[in-house]
Amino acid sequence: MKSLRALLAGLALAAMALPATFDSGAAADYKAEYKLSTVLGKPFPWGIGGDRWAELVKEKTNGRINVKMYPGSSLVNGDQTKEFTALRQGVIDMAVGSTINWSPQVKELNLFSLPFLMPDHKAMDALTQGAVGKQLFDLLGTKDVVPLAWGENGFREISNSKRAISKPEDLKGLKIRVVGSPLYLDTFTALGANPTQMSWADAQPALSTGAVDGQENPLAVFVAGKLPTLGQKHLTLWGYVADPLIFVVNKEVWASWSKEDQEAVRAAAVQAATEEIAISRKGITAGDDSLLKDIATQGVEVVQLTPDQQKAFQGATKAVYEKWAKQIGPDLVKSAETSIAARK
Ligand code: X2X
Repeated sequence: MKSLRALLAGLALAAMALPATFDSGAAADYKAEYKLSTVLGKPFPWGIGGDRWAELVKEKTNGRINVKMYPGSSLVNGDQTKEFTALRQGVIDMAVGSTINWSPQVKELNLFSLPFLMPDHKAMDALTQGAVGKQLFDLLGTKDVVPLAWGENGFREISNSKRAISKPEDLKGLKIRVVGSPLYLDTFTALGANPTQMSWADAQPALSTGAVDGQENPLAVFVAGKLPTLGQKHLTLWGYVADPLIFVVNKEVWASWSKEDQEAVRAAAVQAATEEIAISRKGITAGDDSLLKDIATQGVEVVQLTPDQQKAFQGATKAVYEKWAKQIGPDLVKSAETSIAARK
């Protein structure tokens, strides 16, 4: 009798202990630190966004998930085109990555690099926040990552040290540093330039020594990267492509977290991404052009293409668009064009 009572008491205790074990027990498999990869750190909007995500995760999980940001693609020795593979393999736990840098592995992400597909920020939003964004997230979900939110690097404007660019012929013979997707080699070759592919880490010394004449990056990167001090005195606003950022977590890491913590990480990503997009667009719109003014005071000659001038660049890259639309997937490209045409 006595032993039965003891047994029952023991069982009751065990039952009481169980839910508690489930609540906090997950933390037992949690890593002491989760590595978050970005190409750019602070004070670039991208780095501010990554840092903010880490901060919000800590806050919303009451410190159960501790994220440390590794900017400069340092987890892949600066080679940003290897980031997605490292993420899949679990060498990287989380990332805020550019569609350009992941497009060598996920060809559909080249969509955003189709020259002159997106005329404005609303077009970009129509893609990332609509059916296309969902389709791309579903696709990424089959590739060992859990995508959570879209951020933004931005519209990539062209700069160089040699001359003002207002028509395709002005690009002739200019050595332009481009990022990791072969689409960029095609685009700049079609424009008569001499493109060369290199990482962001290598781009800065190449610009400063004059090994290359120019580059293309969003205005926030142009300013935070102090490109005018690297000889980049001619800037043309042509809005030919824009790269969104994607907040993701490695799938196994995601599965190791409790439901509650997963939702906290997701909410943190959505909030950090919303804030990051606002920062990346600051000062470059008609209503607030403070960043453009700031650039002009740094001795940079800024050319804003007229719609007709822009059409000349669009015409010169049309064959590249058509070639790559096939590789990306005609249905996806069609759906993107339809979403953009219907944007509000
Ligand atoms: O390398 C670049 O140009 C950058 C920083 O914009 C990207 O990572 C796509």
